[in-house]
Amino acid sequence: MSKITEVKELVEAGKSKKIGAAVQDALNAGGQPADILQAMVDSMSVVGDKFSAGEIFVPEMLIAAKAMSKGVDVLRPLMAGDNSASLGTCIIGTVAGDLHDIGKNLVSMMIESAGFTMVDLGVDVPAEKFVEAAKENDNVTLIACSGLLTTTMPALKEAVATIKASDLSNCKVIVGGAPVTPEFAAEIGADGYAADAGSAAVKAKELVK
Ligand code: B12
Repeated sequence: MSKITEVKELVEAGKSKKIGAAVQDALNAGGQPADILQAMVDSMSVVGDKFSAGEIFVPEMLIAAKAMSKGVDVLRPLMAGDNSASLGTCIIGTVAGDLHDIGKNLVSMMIESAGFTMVDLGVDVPAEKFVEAAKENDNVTLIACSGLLTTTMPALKEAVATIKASDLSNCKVIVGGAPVTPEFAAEIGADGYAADAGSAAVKAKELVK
């Protein structure tokens, strides 16, 4: 079995204690950080499909998520780009009612590597909290809101509406998450949308330039 396949299987099985060493082994065997990350993202899709099929339940999703986070910790230093040219501060968070943070954390890592200073509000973030954080921090040029559940899409809409109704005229809003489409992002008045962490970084740069 290839080292990357091993990483994929350990995430699916939620083996948090073994994953760090396995990711390191995959790197030592010449694996590219982006490929190892993609293998872990693919694992989470498998986990989601098994949950949909009733083969696993919330605790198994949670332990797989923990394993993925531990694997990402090993890759993080290798994924950081040249952030010497500051594009300002980006406030990021997962919207109210939503506890998913793996995607948000990857997006944060990639936007940071594109040259932003990140302020991460975590999960279950009420709309007003994004505005407060944007006012409390210096030079906020971007707010990034993540939503993973169809049931929290209204919270995403509320977050964008609250930000747009505040006096943060120089601040752009980018949204994303599995149920979000470019059409939905446009409909709720977001300035930008991206489907994954890599394109989120590209879009983030584009929005503030
Ligand atoms: C892990 C997981 C959990 C973990 C989360 C742990 C954590 N720390 O994040 C736990 C166990 C807590 C959980 C709970 C629940 N979950 Co869940 N979960 C998942 C799972 C398996 C993986 C999510 C993930 O991490 N994916 C990997 C990352 C890398 O992908 P991503 O999040 O999509 O992020 C990428 C893009 O979307 C985008 N992106 C994300 N955010 C942003 C933000 C911006 C600004 C941009 C530009 C882009 C962007 O870029 C990211 C990186 O490329 C998914 C299945 C799936 N296929 O997604 C279900 C899934 C999302 N969960 C689901 C459900 C139903 C639930 C629960 C309601 C289950 C329950 N009965 O309790 C609860 C809800 C809890 C809550 N209130 O939030 C459903 C949602 C269905 C729906 N359409 O709404 C899914 C799809 C599973 C399924 N197939 O049914 N879950």
